Amino acid sequence: MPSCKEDTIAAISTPLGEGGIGIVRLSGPDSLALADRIFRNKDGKHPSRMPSHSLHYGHIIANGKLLDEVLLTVMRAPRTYTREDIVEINCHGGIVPLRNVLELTLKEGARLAEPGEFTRRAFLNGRIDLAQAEAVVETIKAKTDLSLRAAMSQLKGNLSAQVEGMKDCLLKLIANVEAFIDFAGEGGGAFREKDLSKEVEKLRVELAELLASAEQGRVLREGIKTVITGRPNVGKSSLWNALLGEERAIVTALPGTTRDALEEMVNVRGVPLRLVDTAGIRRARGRIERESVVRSHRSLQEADLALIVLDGSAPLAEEDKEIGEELKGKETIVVINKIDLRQGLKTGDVKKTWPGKKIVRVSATQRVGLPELKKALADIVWRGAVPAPETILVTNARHKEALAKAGERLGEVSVGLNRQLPPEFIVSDLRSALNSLGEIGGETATEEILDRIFSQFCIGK
Ligand SMILES: Nc1nc2c(ncn2[C@@H]2O[C@H](COP(=O)(O)OP(=O)(O)OP(=O)(O)O)[C@@H](O)[C@H]2O)c(=O)[nH]1
Ligand SMILES: [Mg+2]
Repeated sequence: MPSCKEDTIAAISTPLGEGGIGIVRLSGPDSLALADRIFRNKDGKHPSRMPSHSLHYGHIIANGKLLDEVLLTVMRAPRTYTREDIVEINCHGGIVPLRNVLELTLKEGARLAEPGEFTRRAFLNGRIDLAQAEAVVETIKAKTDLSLRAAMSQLKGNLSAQVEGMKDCLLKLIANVEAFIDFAGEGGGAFREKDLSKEVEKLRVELAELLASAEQGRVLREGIKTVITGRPNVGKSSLWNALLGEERAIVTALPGTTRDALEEMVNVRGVPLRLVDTAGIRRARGRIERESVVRSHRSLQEADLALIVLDGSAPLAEEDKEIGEELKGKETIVVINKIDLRQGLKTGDVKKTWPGKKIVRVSATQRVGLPELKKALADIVWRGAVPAPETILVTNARHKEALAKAGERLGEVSVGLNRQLPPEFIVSDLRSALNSLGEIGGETATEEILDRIFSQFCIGK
């Protein structure tokens, strides 16, 4: 593992822009001494003399000039976010003084922090493991209450704890097999394949269960790509607007209004949806329209879920049926729109074209039936049961990959045991599995992986 840099870093840790307060954060061995040089208060006490975890009113002074009125927090290592000495300067004067204070700390010898460098130090100094560091990003980026709670659970170390348990188990198995290898010549310790097999199977089941929750994790992280499709003028854009609760997409009485797909994130009963409005599907005339329709087909192919919108005031059209063909095998909800008008659509025809699919009746413009549609969406995504966030342990693609690799290696251990391969082979596969699991917490993560992870952070975190 790379050693921690010894310099002192500084950054603005609050979002840039107009705000009541902004925080300049310093971390590193020189934080307190640096604060001594720029902070003045009434009783003349220097930050390096202040008790840990205390807050002080005063001023930041540069060349005898007042930069800002501040509250300064002193936190000494090791009970801090980075496990280093931290000073946080709460600036009150707005964005210009905030920048001036940051520049002053840089002039006084601090280095501007890279994105995620505070959290990287927390990791390098052993306060959190890599999975927890990643949970910090996921907490910041969480799009729904559910994803936030899942990220918080990871931040608390729930995934890490389970992975640690599996690693301990693997280490014991490795030790046993190695002992057998070492003493085999001396007739000591029997190589108990049956016991080993049983333990390996247990681990494989545990891994499989973790991986099973990864799909829900992906939903939380990326959102479900939900494409609104249908022939022109059935009310796709109106429905998109209604689900978003705002008038973003252009709606007109002319068929062929939507040309370019619009995508927006929306939180439906805790499910993050990437809701896509597409151009109506029909045999297109002009070149632009043809291109729009090509894109609609493409969006549909990439969709996790399709909402096929039908015009309730008209009979089922040939074009509707063609889209029905295209949707075969795709997770679909049939939305009969315009139920405020006199109905001309036969339910029997709909059921024949989309057998077994959930049918919901709405009026996008009158905002009728939307709660039912939202419930149908949530039901289809969670299969009826909204998962408890504590059970969604794997929300991260990297973790999923590492778990899958460990599972594969253990699969090879099983095969090897069945074929009675020499114990040396068994140990080597057990070690690979252990290594893969180690990537999750970060012990076996390369510098390159660390760079990739921490570059997703914002500066100041
Ligand atoms: N009465 C009624 N009219 C609706 C309803 N939903 C949409 N409309 C009308 O139907 C027309 C077409 O609506 P859009 O939302 O633009 O339809 P679209 O499917 O996006 O159309 P394209 O983008 O052209 O494919 C507009 O005049 C809407 O006001 C509804 O629930 N009831
Ligand atoms: Mg439209």
